[in-house]
Amino acid sequence: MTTSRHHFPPGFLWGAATAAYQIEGAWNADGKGESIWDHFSHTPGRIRRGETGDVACDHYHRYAEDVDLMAEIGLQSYRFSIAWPRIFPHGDTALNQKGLDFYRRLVAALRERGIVPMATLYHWDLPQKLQERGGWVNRDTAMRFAEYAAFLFEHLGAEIPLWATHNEPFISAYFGYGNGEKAPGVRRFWDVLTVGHHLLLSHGLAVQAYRASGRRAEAGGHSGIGIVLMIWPHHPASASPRDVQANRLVDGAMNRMFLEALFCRRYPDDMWQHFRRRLMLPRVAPGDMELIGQPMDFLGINTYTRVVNAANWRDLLAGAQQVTPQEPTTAMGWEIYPPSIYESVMKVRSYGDIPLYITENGIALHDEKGNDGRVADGARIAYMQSHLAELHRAMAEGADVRGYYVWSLLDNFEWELGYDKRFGLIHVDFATQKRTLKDSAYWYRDLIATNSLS
Ligand code: GCO
Repeated sequence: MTTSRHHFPPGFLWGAATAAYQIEGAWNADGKGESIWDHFSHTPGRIRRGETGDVACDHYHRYAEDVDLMAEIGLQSYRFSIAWPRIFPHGDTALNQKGLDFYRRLVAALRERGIVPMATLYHWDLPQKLQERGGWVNRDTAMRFAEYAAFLFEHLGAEIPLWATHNEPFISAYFGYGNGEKAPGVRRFWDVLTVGHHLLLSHGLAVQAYRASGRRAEAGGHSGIGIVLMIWPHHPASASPRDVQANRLVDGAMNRMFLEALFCRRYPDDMWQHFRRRLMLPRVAPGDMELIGQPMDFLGINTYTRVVNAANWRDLLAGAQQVTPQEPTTAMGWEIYPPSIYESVMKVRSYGDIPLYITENGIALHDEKGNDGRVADGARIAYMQSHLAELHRAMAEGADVRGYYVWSLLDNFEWELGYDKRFGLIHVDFATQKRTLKDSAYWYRDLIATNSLS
């Protein structure tokens, strides 16, 4: 048997990712305001087993230990998100200094160990006060977001080289305001395009604020501002025109709406024609699309699997239904389909040649600690190995991918599903908060040390 090694380019950034509400805990500590996720998880019936992010991984208090563990793995970058209501508890510009200080300490600890920080400004935890004024249905929220972003560029811009405005605006819009499975739990499908538009508008305003702060991306380096999209490939269940059409619409809602707005400064015509009879079309003010589509420095791709779509006339939105994923699947029920990462990268690339980061990729398993204290997660290693080989293939074909972040650093709060979906390189015992590096963490350490995959 011949073994081949895939070498990654020098300077390729290896990291892991988290999000504030999923790990920080300390939900009301040191003056933090309530977020829509606090509110949602405190509402009975919203989260499985009634779990909440009140404590989560207690990262707010244990960040120093967590940064030490990152250094032990040899991580070169860490993607985290900033909880807006920790900074501005009321959604206005009244600062909670202690909230800002927390992120200063975190970023200082990262930099001391040479770990490059990538901060996401919005990973779904809107200040509840803004939700009470309509949340993302209200155009004004985009203006508040721009103020929040500008404040952070001013106060942390010198320490944080990489900024992502939003994480997966599709999920915020459709799951937050459409089917209500995620916070704020609103079920008003007709508003989702308006929500999506305001999220994108706020992205554009934040990019503008970043440029106004005088910061510039350095060519060839790891710096600048972008957005993180969920890009999963969509495949029709068959070649029948009905399946193909259903697939096109789902891909349109999840991927093309965002990619076309950001890269082509317009929403896809076919989606507008389709949605016009089903949803409210957003009010697009003059200049909005120019703001949304102004150049960014990078795009972040979150990719885990593919979706296979079949026609289903009962579905009012896209006339589509997701086909039961093929085995093998993950603890999320997602198909393990390694070419998904290749296809996601190639899809984005067809819109423009922009530096890319894989900002999330990983697998949920039911990891348990053995009697020997080890967490043997060979399936995670196999997942990462096969997906990284596919990523390497995309790069060999010319895709400008600058880094890869495993989702996730720690086992954490998987939103409405609670704590039993374990995505971490590090096992967390939620009763004791004890952290244990899984086998995959050691495997990743070796990969990072050689910058190559065997
Ligand atoms: C997402 C979010 C993460 C999730 C992860 C696993 O992609 O939904 O960015 O917060 O935890 O993707 O579902």
